[in-house]
Amino acid sequence: MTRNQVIMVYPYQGFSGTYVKHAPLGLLYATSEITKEDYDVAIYDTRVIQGDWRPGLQRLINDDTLCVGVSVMSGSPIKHAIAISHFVKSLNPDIPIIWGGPHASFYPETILRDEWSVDYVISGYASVSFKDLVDCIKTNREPDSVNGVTWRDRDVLRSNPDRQESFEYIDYRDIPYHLIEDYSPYGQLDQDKRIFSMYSALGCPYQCTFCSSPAQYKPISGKKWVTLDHNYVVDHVEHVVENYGANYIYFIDDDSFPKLQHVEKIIDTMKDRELGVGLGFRGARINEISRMSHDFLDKLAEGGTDIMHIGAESGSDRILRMLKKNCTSDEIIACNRKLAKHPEIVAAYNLMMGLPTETLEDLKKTRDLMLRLVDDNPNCILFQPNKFRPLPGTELYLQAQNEWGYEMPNTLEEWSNIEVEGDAIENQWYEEGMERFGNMLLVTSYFIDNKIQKTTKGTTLFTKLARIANRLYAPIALLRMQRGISSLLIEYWLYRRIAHLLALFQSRINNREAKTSGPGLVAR
Ligand code: B12
Ligand code: SF4
Repeated sequence: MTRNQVIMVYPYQGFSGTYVKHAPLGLLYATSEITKEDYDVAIYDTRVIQGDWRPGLQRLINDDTLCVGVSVMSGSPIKHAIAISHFVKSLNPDIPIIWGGPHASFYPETILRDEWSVDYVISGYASVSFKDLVDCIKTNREPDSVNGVTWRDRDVLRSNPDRQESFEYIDYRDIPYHLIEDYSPYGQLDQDKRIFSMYSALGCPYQCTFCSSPAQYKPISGKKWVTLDHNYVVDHVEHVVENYGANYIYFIDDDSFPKLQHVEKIIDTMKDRELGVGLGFRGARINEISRMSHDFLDKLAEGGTDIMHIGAESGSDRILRMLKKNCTSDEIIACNRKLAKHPEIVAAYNLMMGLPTETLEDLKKTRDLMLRLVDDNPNCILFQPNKFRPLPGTELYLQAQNEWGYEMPNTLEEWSNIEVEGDAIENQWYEEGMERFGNMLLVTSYFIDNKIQKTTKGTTLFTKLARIANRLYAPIALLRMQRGISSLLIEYWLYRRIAHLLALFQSRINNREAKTSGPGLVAR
């Protein structure tokens, strides 16, 4: 009998995965080609299963199961991806398991070297290569000619390099949205938005020295940032509104605003078609906001925009130059003041700490910037500053390696133990006091902007508790940050424990019963 069923599984997504659960677009994209063929595809998203995820997966697996795919992000999601893979193998050791997704793209060899239950790893854009690989598995062929695949050939690891030189473009009509029967559990904790993520532009034209995008887009020939036609984008919006009840569109572009007319045209077209949905933008830069007029911002707000994620990164001009952010801290402050005049749009800032050569003085400038941003624009949100971790292929990775002998984690276990959002900040280039100060910034940043109050309504036990904690701790957080008091930081210890537990039990914190509204919250 030829087996025909392909099961795609989405694991838990770490701490932020407890409050942000967007539909697993990676799985929909990866299966866009096989669904055109005679395969029977099922999507199993463990994040939206109440309680134990195993029985449901077990019910799906049967004699017709050809293979199981798992999407993997770096950090704690790896642990869950391993648990899923072990469970599948315990049911039937002959079912091939394929990993794909952001972590799989970066470290295919480590995965296969260290994890017996994984049979194939796909790097990079996967819609075509996944179909080619599934065809090979079905017909019992080696995947010698499949782009970007690494696999175990008896005891030897074999690897085909990822040679794709163009962005992956998938027509929205080919995204197999129908594979997900019920979109109601997706969204953000305590909000009633039916969020659909999509691209309006592909790639990024900038060269920030900490970011993996410039390395990722290096092989792409031609322009590194291309827009999708505004009519096409709005057709896509219309499609998810009409067929799946979307009421909020979250643009997951690396950067949506290198050309302001691009977004302007989308908003005008949506208005012409009377598509009243909320909008969120994940990619905006300070040098772009500097170019936005008040009329432009009014138009964004009238078009339904309620959040814009902005890479502020640091309060130190020296660090901003090193990061190639094309802006100064004064410009960040000026942009924030401009945005304060448009309270419908939440300015949500990304920040970083612990960069090579960053001093405690630099970090204190970031602290000053954070306080100023909240003071000037009470409506803004600060994401907890990301602890810098050198990513392969980036300029700063080379510097960390050459000047400080930095070695990135080399085993799958090390990668899985990294709690991307909560690890103690430590690196060989830190000067005295950095670590403690950074941990203080990390924990207090959750409270100084009152974001818990702004983004939740307290309709679940979890958000009720979070709001009480916010009320009690916010004044202490502010005092700690203003005075730079980083001693006796027991709240950091507590935060780590809570974050860890939430990441473990996130399936129990579901959006389904939470029905209120607030701005969209996704860290980078
Ligand atoms: C939404 C999102 C989240 C959500 C979770 C996902 C969700 N659906 O709810 C939340 C908010 C929880 C989240 C959290 C974080 N995220 Co995030 N997130 C994203 C975002 C914006 C969109 C993901 C998406 O849908 N992409 C669109 C799909 C089509 O792309 P894709 O997933 O890569 O899928 C393609 C391939 O990877 C592959 N593929 C994917 N899955 C599979 C499975 C199989 C079997 C196969 C064969 C192929 C395959 O095929 C697809 C088509 O080519 C991306 C940025 C982006 N634009 O991708 C960042 C991104 C994935 N996140 C990233 C980061 C760094 C984080 C955070 C650390 C936050 C932060 N501080 O920056 C945390 C970490 C969480 C953790 N590890 O514990 C990085 C990746 C890091 C990494 N190496 O894993 C990204 C790429 C952003 C970036 N450039 O820095 N994130
Ligand atoms: S940080 Fe943003 S703007 Fe900078 S290179 Fe990366 S994706 Fe582009």
